[in-house]
Amino acid sequence: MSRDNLYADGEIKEDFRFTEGVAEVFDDMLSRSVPGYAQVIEMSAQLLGRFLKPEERVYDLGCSTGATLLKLAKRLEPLSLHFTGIDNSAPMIAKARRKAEMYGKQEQLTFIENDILDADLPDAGAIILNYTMQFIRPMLRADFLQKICTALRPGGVLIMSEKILSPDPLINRAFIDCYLDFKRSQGYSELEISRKREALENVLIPFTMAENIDLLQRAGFTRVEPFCQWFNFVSILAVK
Ligand code: GEK
Repeated sequence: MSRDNLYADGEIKEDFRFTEGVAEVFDDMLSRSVPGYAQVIEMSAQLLGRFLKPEERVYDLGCSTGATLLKLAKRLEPLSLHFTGIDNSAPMIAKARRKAEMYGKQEQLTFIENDILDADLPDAGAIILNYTMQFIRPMLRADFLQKICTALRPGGVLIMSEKILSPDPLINRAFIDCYLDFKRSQGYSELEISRKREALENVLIPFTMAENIDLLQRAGFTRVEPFCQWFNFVSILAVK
């Protein structure tokens, strides 16, 4: 796996975008930037195994290099599920397809380059939206979640993970400090951390837990429950 050194050098960088360079180091970047990433996928597999019926289709919106779907395909093999990953970054989709081929899973896994706001989601048993809603413009989020809920069959599930804000400034600061310690522990320097933060400033817009839950309920989900939280990162299960 190529190591993420994108913000280590002296160049001045523009706003963060999902480019070829990012796709190349993405798996390393995610495991060193998202606390509990592997655990969230494992917990998602356990939940999906309980809610899905054999041969149903699972969508991963903002699938990046397909890491989640590859893991789920392995973990949920007995259910003979179909998986579709959608992402609007061409280099991410190219990498996801290469990985699926490498693992001999290209029959089960389809990767589509498209904007998730425009994509059709036929026959959805489950939809995964991990660390991606935070990149969707806030004013578009309610309609997007409504579209997701409409696409799911009754009893179908959405798994949504997000970076969140705490409404309490003191707690918010403490959570961010814990997160900065996590990034340091993963070998990122102070310079890399601050450059990345600047690049994400207007691109990644987190909501609070309450705002996310409210959006999900308004979209039509009847049961909404967080199943994993690490300081300012949360994963939520929503059942239609
Ligand atoms: C994982 N879920 O491994 N349409 C399609 N894709 C989009 C859009 C959009 N409108 N906006 C952003 N993306 C993955 C990690 S990363 C999270 C998700 C991160 C895509 C973007 O190209 C990128 O691949 C992904 O959403 C967000 O669990 O980088 O922090």
